Amino acid sequence: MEFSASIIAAFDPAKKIVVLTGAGISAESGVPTFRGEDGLWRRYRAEELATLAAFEANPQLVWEWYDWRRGIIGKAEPNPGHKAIAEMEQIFPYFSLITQNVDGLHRRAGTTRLIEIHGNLWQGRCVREGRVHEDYRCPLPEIPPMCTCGALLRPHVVWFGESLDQGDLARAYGLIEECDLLLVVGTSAVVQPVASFPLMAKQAGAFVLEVNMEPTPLSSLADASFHGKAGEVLPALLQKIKGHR
Ligand code: BV8
Repeated sequence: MEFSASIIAAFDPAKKIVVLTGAGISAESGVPTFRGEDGLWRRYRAEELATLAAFEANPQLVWEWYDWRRGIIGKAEPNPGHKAIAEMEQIFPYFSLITQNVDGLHRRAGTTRLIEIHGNLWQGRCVREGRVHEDYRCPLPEIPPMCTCGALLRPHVVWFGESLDQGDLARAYGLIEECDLLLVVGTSAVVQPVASFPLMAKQAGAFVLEVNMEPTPLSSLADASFHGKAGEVLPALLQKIKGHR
């Protein structure tokens, strides 16, 4: 796989590097993506289940979906794409990751400077007190899980129609505005407001590099777009960057 001199130069050690990932980075770990052919569960689409209305109407069904996903993710391992991003954090002093994924695989790969901007499905939040509980048990012993206060727990994730955490969003906007390079990996770039981050970075003068299996609405905007598997492209890119130091 060839990377131009301008791409390698964009990864200068002094540069501020931000990586933005979506479900595609976890695909090679066996985690279903949202809009791919494996994105369905029973007869539902994610957009039908990942909403407060669906949860309030049927917390049992929504938790069964999350329990099914936790079961898959619990058996999944970080793949070479996750690991390459974790290694980038060791190489670049000014590195941050923004992930839309709720699977926790970037943390397990060793990434520490990250914003899980859509939350984390290993965490539950009390609908009454707002307290967040971490729970790695799968399958869950009871569905839907309850808080010790007796109220329902909900997945501590951002559903469609819900606002993102204002602190996370402010931090993410700051990173996007200030970065020299934005590496976008494995996202169909359709879910707002995150889908607007690459354009914001571009308008702020950043070099935007996309790695994705197929073209997306971002591909025409990016300075360079690599169509391939993240688990193959990212290690090859990292190899070139390290060889150039
Ligand atoms: C908001 C957490 C303000 C849950 C997720 C009408 C009413 C209300 C809102 C809206 C509306 N119309 C539009 C909106 C905004 C809405 C939105 O954008 N909808 C979309 C569908 C149009 N956004 C929101 O609601 C957001 N909040 O706007 O608040 C507001 C409030 C009220 C009213 C109005 C506005 C909240 C969005 C967050 C939703 N939560 N997840 C959970 O996961 O259970 S989103 C979900 O989609 C995941 O986080 C996922 O990461 C994200 C994006 O999907 P992708 O990651 O891109 O995954 P996808 O499958 O699509 O693509 C994978 C890509 O990888 C593909 O391109 C594929 O080719 C590639 N790939 C596959 N394998 C590989 C690969 N690439 C490389 N290597 C491989 N091996």
